[in-house]
Amino acid sequence: MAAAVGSGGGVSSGAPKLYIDRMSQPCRTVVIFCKSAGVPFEEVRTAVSRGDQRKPDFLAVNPLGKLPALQEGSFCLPESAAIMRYLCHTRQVADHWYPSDPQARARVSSALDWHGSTLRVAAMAVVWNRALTLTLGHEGNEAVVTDWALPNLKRALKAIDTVWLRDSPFLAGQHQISIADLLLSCEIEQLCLLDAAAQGPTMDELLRPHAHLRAWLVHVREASAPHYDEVHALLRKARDRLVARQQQQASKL
Ligand SMILES: N[C@@H](CCC(=O)N[C@@H](CS)C(=O)NCC(=O)O)C(=O)O
Repeated sequence: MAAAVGSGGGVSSGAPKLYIDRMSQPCRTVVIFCKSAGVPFEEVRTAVSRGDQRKPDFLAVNPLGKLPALQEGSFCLPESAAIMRYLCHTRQVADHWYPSDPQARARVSSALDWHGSTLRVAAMAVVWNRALTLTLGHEGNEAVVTDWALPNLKRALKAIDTVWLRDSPFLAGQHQISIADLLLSCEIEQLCLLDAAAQGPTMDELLRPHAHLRAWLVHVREASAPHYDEVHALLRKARDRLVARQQQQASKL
């Protein structure tokens, strides 16, 4: 029988297993966090492209069939933000990752929650319909992109620039990196796949109007170096392959 969500209570003393596909933005977030904060873990490569998330072995860890997932002894936990919060609570990590001050912590939580219903849904819909469908060889839903997802993505990027980064170099009033910075920046990095889409905008075009946001991405990358680039290497290779493929196809027309 598959495990219940967040099930189990037996915590082993070894490093937790993290089920990860580095093409996934919340998976990259958790890996960069662990590496940057010095949290030991075992990475179990799990490929969405092979459908590994629907196989019985993985469903026993996360019956929701989503990555990332943590397994520590008989304790299993889905959801990137919950995984990072759990690791902050149970490991010795620097306070800035998830501040102990109640108001600072609440602001970081607020950014994490905001992400799920705004940037995440809009960015995913644009990337899915304009870039990932190219890899699957079928057309995306352009009406969804133009009528809903792209305007919402632009609004979310503007809100990061003008609201979340209003008073500080990191999100939500922080002067050092937190888990929210990683979750949102990894979502934004996924937009590089749009560079392969014929319709535009490219990632650079989307970010160009937002100077604070662009500076913040540099801060996040520097604060989590060298892990940020190392963990994004697979995505950037996939972007280059997709752009090259689209250019080749366009030149044949
Ligand atoms: N809110 C979740 C999102 C998890 C999620 O959507 N994971 C995707 C990869 S980015 C997935 O597992 N997709 C496989 C599927 O839906 O079959 C988190 O932050 O962990």
